[in-house]
Amino acid sequence: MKTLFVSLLTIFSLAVFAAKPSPTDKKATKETVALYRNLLGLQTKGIMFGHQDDLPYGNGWMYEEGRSDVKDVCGDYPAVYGWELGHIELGAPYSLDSVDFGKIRELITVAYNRGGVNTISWHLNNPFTGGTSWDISSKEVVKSILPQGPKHALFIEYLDKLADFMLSLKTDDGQYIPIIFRPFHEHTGSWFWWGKNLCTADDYKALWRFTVTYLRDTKNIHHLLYAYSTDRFSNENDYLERYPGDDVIDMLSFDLYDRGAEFPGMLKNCATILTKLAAEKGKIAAVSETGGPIAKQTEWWTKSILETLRPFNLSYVLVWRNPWNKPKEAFGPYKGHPSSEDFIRFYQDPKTLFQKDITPLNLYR
Ligand code: BMA
Repeated sequence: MKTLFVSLLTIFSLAVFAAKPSPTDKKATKETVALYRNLLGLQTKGIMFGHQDDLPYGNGWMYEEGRSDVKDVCGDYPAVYGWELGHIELGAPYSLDSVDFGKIRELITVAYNRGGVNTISWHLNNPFTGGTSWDISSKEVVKSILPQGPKHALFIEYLDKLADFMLSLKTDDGQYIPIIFRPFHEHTGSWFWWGKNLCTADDYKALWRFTVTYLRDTKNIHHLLYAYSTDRFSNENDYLERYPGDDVIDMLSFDLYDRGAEFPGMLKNCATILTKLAAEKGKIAAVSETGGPIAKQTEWWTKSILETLRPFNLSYVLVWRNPWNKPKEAFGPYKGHPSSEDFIRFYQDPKTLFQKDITPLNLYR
């Protein structure tokens, strides 16, 4: 009886051990595995705040060391930093948003050394037409870059350039900096060449699977967590229609911008579906992009975002960039903005997590 009990206990402990959550990349670096586990744990405690291109520029300024519009308003840096690599595939020195790639690399290191989380999006050009990400003049693009397609070799060149950049993200002592990589996003809409009406679900999934396999197994990149990121959706089937598989995705997320009165309800519905699916699959959940008319709704931070998302276990919510030259297009807070006081309340709420909350936790250990 006692032996039976001990064996059952052993089987149980092994099962618990085996069930320890791990990224899909079985060779993920130690720091990447730690980030994955810590993000899963942390999402039950609070929602990290993220901002796109927070450090290289903000409303009316560019390249001022240590500056951040978020910090200007609340005194602290965001916990999550979004970066954009569009045009890295062309071998260009700077991104489609005119940020020097060397600067992006440097600031990713700064964010990492502070204990922050880095996520990268990629508005890559259209390899079939030579146009931008937004060139939706052809429905052949995705098919053309898959193996055997006429543009496959060019796509490999794009991936090689992306891989070179990813492999250059190292600390001084040679450690790779973990990155949440979020390519081919907003594909439930049809404004990018990889969007819903521009390719079949099978081709979209094949594009994802090829990309992950190539970066992970051919280029030997093991510091990426892969994020699946839709635009708006209304039910589980809608969300998962183009999901490439649990074995290649680490984070479930969506982008949703405030386009009117229906926003909080839609955000709530999407967050409900997302967090349920993520919990079932044991994946990280996040709102990968949002933004609103903060100029008109000065309580957008607490009313539309915080109170809507408070019930959910989400890793982070990220707002889009504050272009230095287009004040009307700022999605983040900045000093002097009428929503600033509300952003401070958002910052002070225990549910939101900023740099000061996550640095002591060391998410990479
Ligand atoms: C979009 C806009 C563009 C930008 C692109 C990639 O949503 O902000 O101005 O070029 O993202 O960052």
